[in-house]
Amino acid sequence: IVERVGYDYSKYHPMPEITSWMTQMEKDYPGVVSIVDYGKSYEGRTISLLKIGLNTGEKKKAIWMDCGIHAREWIAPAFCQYFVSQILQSYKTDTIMEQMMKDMDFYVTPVLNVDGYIYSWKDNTTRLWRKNRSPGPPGCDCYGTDLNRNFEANWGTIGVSFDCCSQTYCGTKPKSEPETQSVMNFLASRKDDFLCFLTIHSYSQLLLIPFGHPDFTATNYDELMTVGLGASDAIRKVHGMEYAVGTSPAILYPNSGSSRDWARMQGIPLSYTFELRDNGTFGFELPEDQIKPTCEEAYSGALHIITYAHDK
Ligand code: ING
Ligand code: ZN
Repeated sequence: IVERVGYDYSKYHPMPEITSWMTQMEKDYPGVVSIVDYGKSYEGRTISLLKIGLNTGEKKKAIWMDCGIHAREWIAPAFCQYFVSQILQSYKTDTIMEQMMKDMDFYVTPVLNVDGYIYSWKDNTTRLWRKNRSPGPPGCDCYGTDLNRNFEANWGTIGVSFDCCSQTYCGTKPKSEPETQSVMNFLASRKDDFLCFLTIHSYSQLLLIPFGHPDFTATNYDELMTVGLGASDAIRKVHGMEYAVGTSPAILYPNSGSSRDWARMQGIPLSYTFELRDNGTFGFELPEDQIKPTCEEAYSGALHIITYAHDK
């Protein structure tokens, strides 16, 4: 008799455990969950997502969620896993979720920056690694490009650094990194299917909308704000936490080359960056006892956006 030990969603997990969790989900939900390998990291590791949905034979719309584009933001991969477990648990009893799983496929990447995530687990000195692990250009001894400055969206124009030692180094050109290429190629080939693009970070408790460049305003800015504010209300109702909503130049500082901006420029209407807990007390090193409440509130916020996208 094989004893089924449940996965602990209230702990952080190293990459090998996340990879076996993905395999297990595919086994546990045949025909509903499948692993899609869609790229390689700089160090040659496979980048994978879980495609989740109910087969109807009809053409389906799609939802994108990625976590762990920044290595040290460990709450993000924890959230992607929680999200997957929740939608798979709820569709059997919740007819709204069942309908959404019939009409849409969820494409969830638990860890996008695989090399960086593994590096952040190496030891105490590497825990706060943010970027990927590609070496800098000739003459620069530092490693890593900020993948969230490397997308082809006003690349290199504002809120980035060209110093390869900087945390916000944008790379030598747009899409210079294999991880960025993987996302752009996967999404560009089926961009008309995607209703919604959610990219999960920490920390600051924010919901950011396009665009990071202050000179550009999304054509559906009002819709993005209204739906974002609805998500923020949904989040507050769970544990009382406040998440501010707006563009990054309005709330914090401008930036360029982000995946959220790129997705919106591709025509995906509802594109959001989630910045999960906390507000700086623990920062990237959010204690494990906050994983569950953080995931619960973020799930509620994400579902608000996804439900709107579905019903629209
Ligand atoms: N924040 C994101 C980053 O890429 C962001 C999103 C961009 C926030 C610009 C504010 C301004 O920097 C984190 N925490 O990674
Ligand atoms: Zn981040």
